[in-house]
Amino acid sequence: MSQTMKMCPRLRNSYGIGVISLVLILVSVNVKVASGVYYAINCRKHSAVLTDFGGVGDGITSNTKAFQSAISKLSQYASDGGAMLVVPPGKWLTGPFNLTSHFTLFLDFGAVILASQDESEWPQLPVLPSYGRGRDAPGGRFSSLIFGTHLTDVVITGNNGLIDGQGAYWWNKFHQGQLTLTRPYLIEIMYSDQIQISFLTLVNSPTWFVHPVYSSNIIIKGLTIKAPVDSPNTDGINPDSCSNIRIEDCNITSGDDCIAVKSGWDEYGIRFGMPTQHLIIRRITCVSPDSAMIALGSEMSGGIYDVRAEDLTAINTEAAVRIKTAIGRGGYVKNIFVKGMNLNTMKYVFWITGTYGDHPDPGYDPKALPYITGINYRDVVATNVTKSARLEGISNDPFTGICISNVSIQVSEQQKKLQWNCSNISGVTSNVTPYPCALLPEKGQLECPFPTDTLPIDNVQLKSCN
Ligand SMILES: *[C@@H]1O[C@H](CO)[C@@H](O)[C@H](O)[C@H]1NC(C)=O
Ligand SMILES: *[C@@H]1O[C@H](CO)[C@@H](O)[C@H](O)[C@H]1NC(C)=O
Ligand SMILES: *[C@@H]1O[C@H](CO)[C@@H](O)[C@H](O)[C@H]1NC(C)=O
Ligand SMILES: *[C@@H]1O[C@H](CO)[C@@H](O)[C@H](O)[C@H]1NC(C)=O
Ligand SMILES: *[C@@H]1O[C@H](CO)[C@@H](O)[C@H](O)[C@H]1NC(C)=O
Ligand SMILES: CC(=O)N[C@H]1CO[C@H](CO)[C@@H](O)[C@@H]1O
Repeated sequence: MSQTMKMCPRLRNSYGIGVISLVLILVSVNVKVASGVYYAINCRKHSAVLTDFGGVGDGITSNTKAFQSAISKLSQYASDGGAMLVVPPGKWLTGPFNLTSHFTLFLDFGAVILASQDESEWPQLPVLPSYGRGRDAPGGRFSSLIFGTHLTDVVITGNNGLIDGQGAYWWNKFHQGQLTLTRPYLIEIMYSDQIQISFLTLVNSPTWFVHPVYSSNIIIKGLTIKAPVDSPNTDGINPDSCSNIRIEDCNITSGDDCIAVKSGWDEYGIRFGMPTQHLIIRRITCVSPDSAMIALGSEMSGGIYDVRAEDLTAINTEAAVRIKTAIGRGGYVKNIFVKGMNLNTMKYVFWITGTYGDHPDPGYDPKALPYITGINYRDVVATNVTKSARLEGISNDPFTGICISNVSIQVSEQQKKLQWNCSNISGVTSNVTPYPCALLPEKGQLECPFPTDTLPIDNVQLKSCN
């Protein structure tokens, strides 16, 4: 025995290392199982991997057919516990594909979906009825990369996998005035119920990143969204004519509004008449030097009602929560509640614009005035600010019920003289520095309201799934 030990110290050692590595492998298998847990509104009974359908993750081969046939096959399980398509590590180039109901698209850690730059891969869709035309061009529009319509129970999630819209191709066409159709969004879900989009990194969308429209019961959580700050119209998350939405724990850097709440455009939006309502926004970090952290509008013709935004951080951003509207929009923005903003390097803290303009066509109704009322902001700390407020209603259509309380704004060295520029608005303030405009008189000890009830979407718990 001792002879063997003397003779074979190397062997014994490597055996020992073998045992240790076996233990490590077992531990890492366990870790892998543990990280295989994910959180979703619903778990799925069936699952498949993209490579089962001929997917090739080399970043060059097109996977459009693989995605489409995988989802078409998995749609058969909709009434039998639903299905999940796993995108494994690799670079998966693809054109647009359509989702199905009771379905989860799961991007593993290290999985990258790359949007095709081959226009022949992109189907065309009709314009949105509440817009009447495309945002970039009067005609139709390209399908979004990940698209779904008339669905129930759809989850797009992952272990922080990445979706890269490779938008530079489209941004160049936009700058050169070469777009004859509206650019694709990265993710768009229409006419659907029960949607989750979570735990992913989204980069370089051709235009808006995440666009739920005419839909309800939506959870958007844990997204990192990034586009160059000079990229055109790369809004982060745009709930549009949607009800019961919860957007939380997202970090967004973009060339346009980090979140833009919408509901249709002028006469088309008025006719369609579908508001965005019961929207929760919390724990958002935004960087957007030329746009807002949260914009309400400018397309708000179906109305925006009951928005509760709290715990927000903006850095190097043009405005915090901005209302954008115009004569011809009609509709309303009412019962907006904002609480807890930490802002650094801002052009404006408070910005409301009644003269945004930007009409789909000359057919808008000049008598369609927007109704803006019940706008509440409280508990705001801002540093390095150029101008505290620019609050501009419409003559003969004043914006009313503005309440601003507990606000401390530190203006930058080269501050503009007129810190509060107000017209055609009314409301109250309390404990606000610098001292506000005469149209917003100081009312002593006052806390602007923030709802204390919970919305149904807040009671939706994500289940832990394997
Ligand atoms: C997705 O569905 C839409 C609407 O049904 C359709 O027009 C489009 O061609 C589909 N896209 C793909 C990639 O199949
Ligand atoms: C967003 O940034 C904050 C602060 O840097 C960080 O704590 C948080 O984890 C980030 N969230 C996401 C979804 O990346
Ligand atoms: C303050 O804001 C200006 C832009 O208005 C910016 O150039 C400067 O870097 C900011 N300073 C600090 C300390 O953040
Ligand atoms: C005022 O706002 C600050 C910072 O947002 C917050 O910490 C504080 O609790 C608020 N004060 C009151 C009385 O609500
Ligand atoms: C105040 O705002 C109005 C628009 O509402 C604008 O025309 C005017 O130039 C602003 N004044 C200053 C001093 O910024
Ligand atoms: C009706 C009304 O008060 N209109 C006012 C809107 O704001 C402009 C600019 O301050 C005023 O000149 C109008 O009188």
